[in-house]
Amino acid sequence: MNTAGRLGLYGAGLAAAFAVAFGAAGLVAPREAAAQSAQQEHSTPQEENGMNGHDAHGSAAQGESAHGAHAAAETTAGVSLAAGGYTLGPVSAPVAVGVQATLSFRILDGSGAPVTAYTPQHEKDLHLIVVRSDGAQFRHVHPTLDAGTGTWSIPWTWDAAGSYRVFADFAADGADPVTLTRTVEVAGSFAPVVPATSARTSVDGLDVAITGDLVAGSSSELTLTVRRDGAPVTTLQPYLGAFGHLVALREGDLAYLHVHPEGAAPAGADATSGPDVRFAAHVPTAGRYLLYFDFQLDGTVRTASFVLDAEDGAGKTPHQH
Ligand SMILES: [Cu+2]
Repeated sequence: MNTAGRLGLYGAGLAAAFAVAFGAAGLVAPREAAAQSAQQEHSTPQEENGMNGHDAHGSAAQGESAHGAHAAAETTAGVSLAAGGYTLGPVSAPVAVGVQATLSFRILDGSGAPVTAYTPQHEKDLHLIVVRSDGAQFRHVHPTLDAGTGTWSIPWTWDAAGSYRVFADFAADGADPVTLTRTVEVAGSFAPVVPATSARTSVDGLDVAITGDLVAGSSSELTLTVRRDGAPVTTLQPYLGAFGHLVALREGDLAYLHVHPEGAAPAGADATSGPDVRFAAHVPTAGRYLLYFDFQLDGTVRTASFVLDAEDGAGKTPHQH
């Protein structure tokens, strides 16, 4: 696959969950639009899922011309346990809160054989996102692969009961990136949280704010700003090749948004940035979205959570990257 195609796939698939720091937003954007155009020409969810990360890149001109007309009909990644020829096998995990055990699973190929060779994305072979169905209890971790059996595992303890979605984001060797998901139930008393809109939060004494408006069918610029005691934090460190990663999920089905970083990638491991980190988020539909900003400061990775409402994009100028 050529380079432009590869980048296009990030736009269509992997970047849905993980901010890409290749400094190639100009390439990603039109390809993503093409992918959406391709999705809009299909009517069934299967077909649309199949397009996520799969040769969904047509000509940029095609994508731009058709884009915006049926934005509300498009689907996003991360809503199926099978996509792109790969299947997320059953997830083994502790069944109750507080039990220390292992979370493990395998990725299976089209013949049912476990996948043991991967192409790293954002410095990792596989990214694991675990989030409760109400958007609480978010984790973004990197399990270990047993290359002999294809089993991914990580020590695991649930902090709270409920119904969880596990997302595996990866690219099998020689294949396109996909995001697969399964549900895991955790026994115990469950008090669901009703996500209320929130554009400001505090984590470990740091104040983190998100600004920008989400508009359905458009690429919306979001800016994350980190402050400590009112002062801008300018020493954000690279984490997985970027100055921050934004995972965005749609409330209701926990589908992934398309999120791309804006601005330059870190110049090196010692590079620092801040207080602003910018992303372009592609919101498919109006409604509520859950956003999780992972960033590193003083050697520690933290997650700041937000809830934003997207407005209906009908009649608005579509897609300004
Ligand atoms: Cu990751």
